[in-house]
Amino acid sequence: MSRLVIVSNRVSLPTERGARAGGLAVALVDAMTPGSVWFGWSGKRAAVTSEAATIVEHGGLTYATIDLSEADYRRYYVGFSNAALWPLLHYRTGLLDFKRDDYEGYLSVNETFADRLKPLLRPDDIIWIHDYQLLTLPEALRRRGVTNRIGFFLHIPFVPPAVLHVLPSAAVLVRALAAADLIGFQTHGDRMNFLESVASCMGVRPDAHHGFTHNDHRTETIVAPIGIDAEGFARTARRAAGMAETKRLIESLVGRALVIGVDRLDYTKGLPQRFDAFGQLLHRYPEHLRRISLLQIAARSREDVDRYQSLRRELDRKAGDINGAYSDFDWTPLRYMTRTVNRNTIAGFYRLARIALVTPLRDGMNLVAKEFVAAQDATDPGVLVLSRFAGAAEELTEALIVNPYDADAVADAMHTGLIMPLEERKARHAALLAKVRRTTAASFCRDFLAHLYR
Ligand code: ADQ
Repeated sequence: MSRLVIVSNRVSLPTERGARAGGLAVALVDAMTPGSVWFGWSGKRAAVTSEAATIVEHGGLTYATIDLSEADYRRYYVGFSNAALWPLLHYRTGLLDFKRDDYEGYLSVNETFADRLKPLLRPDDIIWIHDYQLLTLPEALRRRGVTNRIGFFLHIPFVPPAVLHVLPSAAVLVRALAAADLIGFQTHGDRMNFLESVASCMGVRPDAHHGFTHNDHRTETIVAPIGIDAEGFARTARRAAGMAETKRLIESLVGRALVIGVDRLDYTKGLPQRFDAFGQLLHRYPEHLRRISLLQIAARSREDVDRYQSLRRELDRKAGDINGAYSDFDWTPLRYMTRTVNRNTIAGFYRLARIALVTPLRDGMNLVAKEFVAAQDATDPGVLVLSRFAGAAEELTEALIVNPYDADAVADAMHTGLIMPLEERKARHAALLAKVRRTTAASFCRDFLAHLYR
């Protein structure tokens, strides 16, 4: 049996403590069968970028990591990955901060990844590369003579050519990515956008199987929506009912309905718009005043990118405005916290919630939507309010689907959720749960690897 070599920007070492926000780390745990290798950045910045990977063996797995120099970190990670590709691939061309120097840093770190990975490879290894930080790695490996099967999965959306071409050098990235044998996307829409971009950047049309051939190399594409360990998460949520934190939250609510939001603090998650919608709910449906509480947990992330700091200030101001306008001496409508909360604790909070607000402006999938569904008590489930721009909306059609830019529509959906009869809540939840159980983290890995091992 071939070894699986997973490559991602960041490797979570088993020795690292504490909960980490972020979908990738959570989903990949299931792909790592004994004997697998996980290669990537250690998360550490050093005086110089490592000359060779540091190897740690743990629990039958091999972790191979490199440190990055401060300059590489700034140009590759903070600069091109997070200030150019991230906004672009979330359709936020207005936030695109392109610098030629960052772009060159990105290409160069992808080359470094290829250099440090190559000596670790065996001829029959299967390589699975993850996400937008490593778009040019497939070609960098091929140029070094690597002929192994290479798969690539994009966790975030892909944009149509008209948006893609806003980024200078976009065609270089598309061509380099096409050196993979298999490219996976979260939704049909993302794959279609990619294939149109291939046509526009490389002049190659897809065949009937959504693949294409260029210079005698065939690239296949698949749609493989990512999921969670639904059974495991449901167990965690049930167990969390007895935890001290859950009890404290229940006591603090004094019988009020809980509305919950859980996100990384990121401008793609639509948090300012969500706060506006909550303000509209309180303004237009005064029957909910003093009867509900919104708990927004927003884990700080990427604080080195300027845009994230201004987002924080904007949210502080909006939260202050809402609480200033509506609070009573014994009621705070909006509780807003910006730290990471343990996943077990969050599971218990989801189960308590009457409504979850998952309203990103654009999201590859959004695992919070699936976690919320899995965590519910099927005899008295909460209601999911879901943005049509989350990848999850392609599957989770029984949620209350909203346009997150329309504060009034989101307020209406919250109201609908709050007054929804038990029978309708149960029917919607049963349909959603069946879907969340069908496409799990394990089935995602199985599907992708079944295509790649062929
Ligand atoms: P993310 O943008 O990080 O992931 P998401 O899919 O919602 O978004 O995953 C976040 C994970 O982190 C969830 O497991 C959630 O429970 C956890 N998390 C979020 N906020 C947290 C907080 N405040 N405290 C603690 N934990 C928190 C990227 C893409 C997504 C895609 C995933 C997986 O942007 O679209 O679904 O990868 O492919």
